[in-house]
Amino acid sequence: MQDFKKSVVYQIYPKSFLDTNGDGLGELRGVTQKLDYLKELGVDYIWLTPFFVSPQNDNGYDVADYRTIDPRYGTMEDFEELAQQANRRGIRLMLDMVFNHTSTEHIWFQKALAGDPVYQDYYIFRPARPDGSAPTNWQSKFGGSAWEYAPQVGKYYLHLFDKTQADLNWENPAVRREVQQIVRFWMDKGVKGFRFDVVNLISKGEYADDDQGDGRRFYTDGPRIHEFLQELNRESFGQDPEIVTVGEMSSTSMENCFRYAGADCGELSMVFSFHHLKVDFMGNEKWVIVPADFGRLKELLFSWQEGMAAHNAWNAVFWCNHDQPRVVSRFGDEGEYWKKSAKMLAGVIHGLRGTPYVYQGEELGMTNAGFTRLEQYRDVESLNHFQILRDKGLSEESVYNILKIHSRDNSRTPMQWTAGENGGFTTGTPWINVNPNTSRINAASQVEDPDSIFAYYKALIRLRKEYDVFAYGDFAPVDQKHPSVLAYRREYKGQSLLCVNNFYRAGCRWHCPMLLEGYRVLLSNYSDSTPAADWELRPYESVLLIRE
Ligand code: TEU
Repeated sequence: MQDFKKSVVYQIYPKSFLDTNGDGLGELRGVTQKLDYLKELGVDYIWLTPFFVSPQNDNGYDVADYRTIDPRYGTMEDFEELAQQANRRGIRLMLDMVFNHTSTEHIWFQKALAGDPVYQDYYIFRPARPDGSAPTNWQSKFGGSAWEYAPQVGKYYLHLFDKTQADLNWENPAVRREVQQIVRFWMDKGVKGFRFDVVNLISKGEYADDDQGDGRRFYTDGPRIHEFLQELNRESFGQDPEIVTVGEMSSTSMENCFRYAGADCGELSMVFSFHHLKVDFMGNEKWVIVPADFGRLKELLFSWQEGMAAHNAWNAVFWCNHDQPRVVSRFGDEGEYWKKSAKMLAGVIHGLRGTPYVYQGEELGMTNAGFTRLEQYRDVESLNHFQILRDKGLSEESVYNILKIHSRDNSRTPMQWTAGENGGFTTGTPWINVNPNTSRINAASQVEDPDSIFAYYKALIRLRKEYDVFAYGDFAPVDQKHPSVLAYRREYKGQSLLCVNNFYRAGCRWHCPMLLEGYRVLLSNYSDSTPAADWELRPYESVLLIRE
């Protein structure tokens, strides 16, 4: 049975992975074509973002049919071929289940609009206030009100995301049964992993005005969330001990994650939490550019590591996904120290206690989009906020400068396979522009290069399998207050792993607070790292040391 603690998950955004039919969109056949590349990297699972029937307002996170492959991505036969070919290579599939909401084009919502009371109770319809305004002052995470008026019904419906993504009513047992049946449908197809999208938002509390914020305190980690997850576990994926599950937990608390991912809680295998990826936000506001707070980053990363370990709960550990900017652009260096910083950032994550997730292109050091014009952006969240910021009076240039850093499109530009046209992603016109730096950053130039970022990720993934301390070790911060070094220690049955990272471009002299006797360099992004009690750490120097 696959041990998810020794495993690494590779996230694929199929739309931007590989186009094999020249329509400018990636599809499932493209994933199948690149399985040997993924096998070479050494990953154990591939998480596929949604490829089900969808109008694509949110690139598939607006599902209109959970059991049918959207023709843009191929056919069920293509999926079954992918599953079979992946299985032959020891790679398992993790599907992305979006159950907080459906597309407003889903037949359930269409029946609700047509007046069917059974399906109106599948969603969250509420009457307008006496003055005709929305039922509460809650705000959508994509900007604007979280309520949209449906004249066919004469009520508002709730949408925590885009207005084309209507929230499901999980209080309705019929909705929960539908969800269970959908999971079982994909289990019957041999799927051994599920990612549940914003699953900690499914239980809503009271529908009241929020005089303290945007309403998230009424539905985040809601009143029945643990009951709902335990029921879903019991009635579907929990019936197969081989299945691995991960919950995306938006704005969650650590205390709830102790239960979501607690080994004996009967909910999920692990969780994504995002607090460490808000250290360059102003509070929860991502659309204001502030310098990253390194001290806060370490405080969050380390407290979650220690807290989850103390409660026998498991983390997904990651920097990147399809919603986040590229980490080498965000926390590393795109210039002189591009390779060193990309490898350092990888070392930080892959030594942690948790299952590492690698987002497509992260293993190549792919950077933010490199767009020069607002017209190049595609993401509904970015386009909604573009209009909100313009309505606030910001110039197009100011809006561009914000999107350039925080837009989700930064991670959605096509995979850079070659230095050739469109980076080898498509022979057609790509749905979103390929980063011009594909001439320099691409798989073809790295797979055979022992000094490449690809080779470094491959080594880290291999080490997790070779040394049990990566998977089963405890966690302890080292010198947490240091202004530029991120260091920690893992211990397991006589194996001791020390991970030391200079997080910055400036070299620094670091007084190691622990004895280095018996340790040897396991992996470093410099060929000649020489650990010492008073250690001259070079720009972005990252060293993993082992004592056994
Ligand atoms: O993301 C949840 C979410 O909160 C994202 O909006 C993300 O945190 C934010 O955009 C960061 O700025 C999930 C999916 O990963 C995302 O792609 C979907 O758009 C969203 O849910 C709705 O399904």
